[in-house]
Amino acid sequence: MLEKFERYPLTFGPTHIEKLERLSEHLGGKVALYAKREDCNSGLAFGGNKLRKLEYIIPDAIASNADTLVSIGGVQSNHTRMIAAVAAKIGFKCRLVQESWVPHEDAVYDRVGNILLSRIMGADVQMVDEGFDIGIRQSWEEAIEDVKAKGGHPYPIPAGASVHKYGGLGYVGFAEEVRAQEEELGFKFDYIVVCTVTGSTHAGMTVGFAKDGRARNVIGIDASFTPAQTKAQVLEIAQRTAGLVELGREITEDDIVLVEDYAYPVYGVPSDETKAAIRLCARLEGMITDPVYEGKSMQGMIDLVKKGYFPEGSNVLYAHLGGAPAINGYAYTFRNG
Ligand code: 5PA
Repeated sequence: MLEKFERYPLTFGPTHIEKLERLSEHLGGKVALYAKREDCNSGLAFGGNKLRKLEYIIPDAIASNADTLVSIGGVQSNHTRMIAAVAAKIGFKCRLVQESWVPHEDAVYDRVGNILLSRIMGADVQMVDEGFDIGIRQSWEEAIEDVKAKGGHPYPIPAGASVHKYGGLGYVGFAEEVRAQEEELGFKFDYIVVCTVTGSTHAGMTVGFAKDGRARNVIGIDASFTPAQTKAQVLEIAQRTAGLVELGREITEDDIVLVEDYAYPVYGVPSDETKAAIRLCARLEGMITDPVYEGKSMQGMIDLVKKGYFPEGSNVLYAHLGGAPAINGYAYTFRNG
């Protein structure tokens, strides 16, 4: 579906799919759980879902004669860490706006994990005291203008690279890759579980799996705690992306499944149930999920298995999108394990 688009390789290639044998057993053994390891997709600063998206955006950045990638996220944004890594790799400068999206007060929250890595990679990191919002931010627009005022040539990449015109393409590619891996495995996945916030991961998958009638088998687990805005953004990105790849049919609201039950108490703050899911997955599988994103989708998947949401015999694919560096900002939460 992506042949006509230029791709700048930032990842190792197809990501590994592994069976979560002990977690599946622990949850009763009626549903087989697998993980697709997007978190191990690259040697660039610990990798993650943003690289798949950026592979289809960077050719445009290079063609535009820009010299500075300008992006935005929360203080512990994985996305901004990935932008810093890619800027270093392609020889661009990097300007990052880090807003106070999370009401979290670990003493070293703004010093460790993602933001530490972005600073080491040479990004110009600017802290802005604004709360969570996945939309276009004034602080980001001002940063773009500031780069210009200082004689630079900015290439703007919005939060999570999501509402960028090519933001949905990478995860269309994910679906194509899964289809090829299914051929080798000899079975198809009945459900794909994905954490959803700014929306282009979910949107790309929806378009990619719509090709073989599985749009509604993509189960988005909201981690934004602003699900109406997130769902609207997923739909908008999916519609634009479907047009770009000439899917041949419209994407409608009915194609988007977003489960809203696990984002509490708020974006970026793990509930007791999220923490329990992080520990369970770590202790049964040695697989690390983070308190902001993947811990919430892991909690959601575990709870949906327990509730019988997936019929007996289902094969469920958990998309592990990365994000582990942020856990360093939650050292107090996990001080006793
Ligand atoms: C993020 C996003 P989308 O934003 O494409 O919906 O992806 C959600 C998601 N898992 C899931 C991980 C590990 C993520 O980092 N992160 C954002 C960031 O700033 O890091 C864009 C919000």
